[in-house]
Amino acid sequence: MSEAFKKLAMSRRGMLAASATGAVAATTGIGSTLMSATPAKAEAGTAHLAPGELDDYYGFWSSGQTGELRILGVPSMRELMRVPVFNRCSATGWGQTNESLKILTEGLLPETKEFLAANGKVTYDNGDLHHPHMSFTDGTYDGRFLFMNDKANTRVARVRCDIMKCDKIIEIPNAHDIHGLRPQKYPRTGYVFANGEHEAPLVNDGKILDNPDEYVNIFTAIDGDTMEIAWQVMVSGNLDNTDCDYQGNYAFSTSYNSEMGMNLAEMTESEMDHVVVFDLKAIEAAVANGDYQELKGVKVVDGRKGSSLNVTKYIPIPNSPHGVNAAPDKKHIMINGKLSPTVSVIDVEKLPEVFGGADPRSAIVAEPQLGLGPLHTAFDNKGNAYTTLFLDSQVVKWDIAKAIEAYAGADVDPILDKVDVQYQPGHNSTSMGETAEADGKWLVSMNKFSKDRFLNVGPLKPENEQLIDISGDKMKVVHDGPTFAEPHDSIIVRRDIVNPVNVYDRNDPLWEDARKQAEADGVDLDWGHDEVIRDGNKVRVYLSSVAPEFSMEKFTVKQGDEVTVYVTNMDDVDDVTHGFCMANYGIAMEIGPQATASVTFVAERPGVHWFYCQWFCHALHMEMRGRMFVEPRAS
Ligand code: CUK
Ligand code: CUA
Repeated sequence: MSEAFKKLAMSRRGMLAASATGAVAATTGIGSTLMSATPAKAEAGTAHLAPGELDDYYGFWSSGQTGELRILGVPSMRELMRVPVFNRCSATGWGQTNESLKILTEGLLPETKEFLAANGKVTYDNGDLHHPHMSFTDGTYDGRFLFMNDKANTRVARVRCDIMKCDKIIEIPNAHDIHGLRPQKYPRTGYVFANGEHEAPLVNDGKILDNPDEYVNIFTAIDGDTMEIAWQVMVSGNLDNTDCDYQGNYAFSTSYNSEMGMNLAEMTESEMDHVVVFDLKAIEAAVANGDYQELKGVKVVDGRKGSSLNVTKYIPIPNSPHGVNAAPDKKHIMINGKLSPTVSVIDVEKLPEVFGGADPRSAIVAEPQLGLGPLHTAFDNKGNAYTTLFLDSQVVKWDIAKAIEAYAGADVDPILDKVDVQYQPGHNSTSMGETAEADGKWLVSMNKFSKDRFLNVGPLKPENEQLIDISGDKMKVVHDGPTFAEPHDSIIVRRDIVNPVNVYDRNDPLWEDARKQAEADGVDLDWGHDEVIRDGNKVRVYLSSVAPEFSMEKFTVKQGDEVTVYVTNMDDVDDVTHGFCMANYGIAMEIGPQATASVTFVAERPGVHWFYCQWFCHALHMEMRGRMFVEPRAS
């Protein structure tokens, strides 16, 4: 810990202990509008849905360090579902069932598996999920998949939208700590772009520490259909957020640390950082020509400053840019300034000239001053942009065309409106706003602090996600929504695009391994079954369930057996999920209608052990139980 850091830490603790909010605000910029903001009045009827009424939109929310994906209804902001991804889940058995463990382990690198084994684990227990985005076809959402990053452990995951379950997780080699993530918009996804945020020595084997020249950052393109890595590009400076154009030609990544600094002073030293522009066709050509090095089985193209390959351009942007957002006009890319009060607007039509040798800054066609701490920008269908101002605790609405005129010298003010939010907004999102079908109805401001907006629940407060009606000239805050740690980003998708099933298909690939094992054991999973198969000290128990009964009231194994219990839910009824919980064995899982799920454990505790259904399914749900008898080891 540096002396400067110690001092800062001590002075902040001192101030907070004295609960001098004003002093904190003055030194950190945090809470600058805490005291002045007036509570917004909800417009009756705007965001309120009567009981039984359905929302117009699905909201897909990240959850930061909780590691799951959440589904909300918009505009009601009701939380509809939690989808475990990088985390563990007590209710569904994610991280415990064989089916989920396969997904959580199969995409890990060999050295990661070794490292985890040395720590007594088979996979990571945590994740830091920032950016959930849906797959695209022709510039709009297509309802196939959701893709998301894990900043904590350098992974990318995919969720199937037909069943709203994660089906793939891969670890990204060579990169460190995946942050920004976006799917390709055109012609389809296609690529999923992922930024490694933290730079490290290219060969990170413990020989290099203080030699920043040998540190690199890695930009990755993943094939969204196969979840395999297509290629990587090595860049100068770190990588924060990313987005891509509507033509399928370019991707963009912000860099807050073009300096390659290792501490705060070094990282914020220069006046200008940059956005890296990736020429996708040029990268594909370099890969086809063999202009790459192979690292951990991945083709890595050199896109660093000074590389002879013309695959990247570095456009200077004022200090520490953060969010990148492509406008639905299919032409403009917003680079949000963070430490600079500006948003820099790139015109994608100017990029061919930049790659031809023109001044990279010639691609900038506007740079409006919007307020303090611009982080992310969302859009409506009328040519307006909505930018969160972290330090000002506001959302600012501005006119893109006017900003361009002003940059060209006209005396016009692009700012149309500002609204206070509570407090410190990070991401925002508008209904369909990151697609060509932006509809200008709703905006969600995702605020890092909720402070006085809810009942006090102790030192750890919820965050506050405010719903803003953007259909009129003035923005109106109509709803406060508390959320647990720590959604960064969300997307708001028209409900006709998302069509999940009600009941699983019996042939779903999720339990492919169970199906094969059952076949080998002569058990037909598609019929009610109750079989106990012994195979040395491995025992496979095939149970089925029809509310309110399991197919076996008891089964017997021997102490020390490795037991796998397969449960098939034979109910073909919407909403009848069963569970399987083995009491005092630490075992619980969800079995959806028509699904099969399995779990493996060592029966080391002798005696009678009740298993029961832990998802309420029937009037006789409590009676849905049975016994496992474990015969003691002969001693
Ligand atoms: S980042 Cu969190 S507020 Cu991870 Cu998208 Cu900008
Ligand atoms: Cu089956 Cu509760």
